[in-house]
Amino acid sequence: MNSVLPALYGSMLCLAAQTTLTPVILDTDLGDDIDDTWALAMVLGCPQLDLKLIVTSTHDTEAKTRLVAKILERVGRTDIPIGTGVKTGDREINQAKWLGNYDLGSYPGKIYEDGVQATIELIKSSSAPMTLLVIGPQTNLKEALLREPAIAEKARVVSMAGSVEIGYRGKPEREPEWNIRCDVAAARAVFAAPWAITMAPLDVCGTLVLDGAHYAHVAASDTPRAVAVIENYRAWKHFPNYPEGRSSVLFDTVAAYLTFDEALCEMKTVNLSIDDEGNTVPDETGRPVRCALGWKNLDGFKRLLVEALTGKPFRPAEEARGPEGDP
Ligand SMILES: [Ca+2]
Repeated sequence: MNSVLPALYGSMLCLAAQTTLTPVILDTDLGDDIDDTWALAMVLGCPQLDLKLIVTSTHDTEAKTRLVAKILERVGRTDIPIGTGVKTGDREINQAKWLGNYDLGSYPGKIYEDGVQATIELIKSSSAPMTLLVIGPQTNLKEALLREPAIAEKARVVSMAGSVEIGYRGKPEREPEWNIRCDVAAARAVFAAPWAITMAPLDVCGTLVLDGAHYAHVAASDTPRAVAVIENYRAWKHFPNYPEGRSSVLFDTVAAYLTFDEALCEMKTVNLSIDDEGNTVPDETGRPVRCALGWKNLDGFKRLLVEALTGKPFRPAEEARGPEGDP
């Protein structure tokens, strides 16, 4: 093989990779639970994804837009536009300590004051079907569907939402999950639209934490998105409630993974309906939802997450070994 061919082959591979990137809009209540910050950093580190827009949701969405902007500036990704979603309250965000008095005035990137309209326009103008990664209450999507129902023909939804058979902390019974319970009408509107829905319910993500060598690898990383995650986690209002050396439950990262792959999860299509309390109940007359109900390879997922956050290989054979040489 002459020296030109490997270079040509390499650029063809790059081209192939570029043409198969999944376009994603991230709709997030980042600033409440800290797992959204982990999920955002994960999305930024996944080469399969092309993050087109980040829209903030729930409570003080203006402060949340400032928080996203500071994170994007910190990790050098101000090329990604941010949209402010529907404001539902004034509650102070839980990462106010890290946000400080950060001012959008000097932010170099694009900010849309109407994040719902930005979502609609982006879906309409996209040549490829859009993936809506929704990891908060679904208030913005309800508003988008009201304004432009046709978006459901050009998009699919991947959400962290619901509880099919398992509740919080592995509790062996269904219970109302926060993102659904927070805005039941919105979740029902999203269920009623004719797009495909994939869900990461509590069944798969309700006990997911990084600890041991996995957490240590992220905490020791000097990759800007990993540094931003750990700084935010340590400044998070609820951080003092968690033991040192582990994450809180990283619900939203599983939905982020499901935007581009499902091989690590047990997947099943379940017909679901939503009751008045926000339970997602299996029901023959309900709408089909592709659900991740468990793990085929949890360790593989943790590895993928650590590598997306740090941008470096994770070698468990060396790093997971304890001081006594335990595997
Ligand atoms: Ca969330």
